[in-house]
Amino acid sequence: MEDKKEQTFIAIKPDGVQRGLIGEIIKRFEMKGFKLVAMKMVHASKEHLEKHYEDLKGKPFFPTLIKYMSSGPVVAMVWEGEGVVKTGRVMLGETNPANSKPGTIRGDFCINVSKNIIHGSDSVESAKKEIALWFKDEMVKYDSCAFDWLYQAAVPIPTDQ
Ligand code: DAT
Ligand code: MG
Repeated sequence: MEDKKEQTFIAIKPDGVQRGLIGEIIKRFEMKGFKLVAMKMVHASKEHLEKHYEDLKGKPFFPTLIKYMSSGPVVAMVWEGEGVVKTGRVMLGETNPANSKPGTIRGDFCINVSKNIIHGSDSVESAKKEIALWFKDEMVKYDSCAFDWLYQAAVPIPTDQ
């Protein structure tokens, strides 16, 4: 059974913040039906970002990536819902915006891989690691009134209508 409480770490990168895309990006996740369970603006340190991107340490673009990500505030968020990690990646588009389809966030709002405006966890495991790195006991607990409308089997239409 799918986990309706699956969580992913999404971050609007410094270029997304500067270009006024915060609302548009949040809107897409919200309208899809995912639930926002944590959000904050952070101007992350180089050390923090090196930890976040530790898997890419050997890549030639690593220093540029860290400089870019630490160049201004980011909007760090945790979104929850069935399949949110995989669907979140689909909503983001490909790493390189040039390969991202229109309708995706990177496909619609950016051009170059070094300024691709948004981060999203690539697996449930990395989501857990990233959420633990960015948020310490800052997750809120609440029931969404839309939950049943998103997940519950449809109620049959009465025959007298
Ligand atoms: P993603 O962000 O889609 O998960 P990734 O984890 O492979 O992609 O890389 C992290 C970020 O590093 C990516 O969003 C942008 C940057 N990056 C990746 N490949 C790059 C490249 N070839 N040149 C410049 N920056 C790159
Ligand atoms: Mg990645």
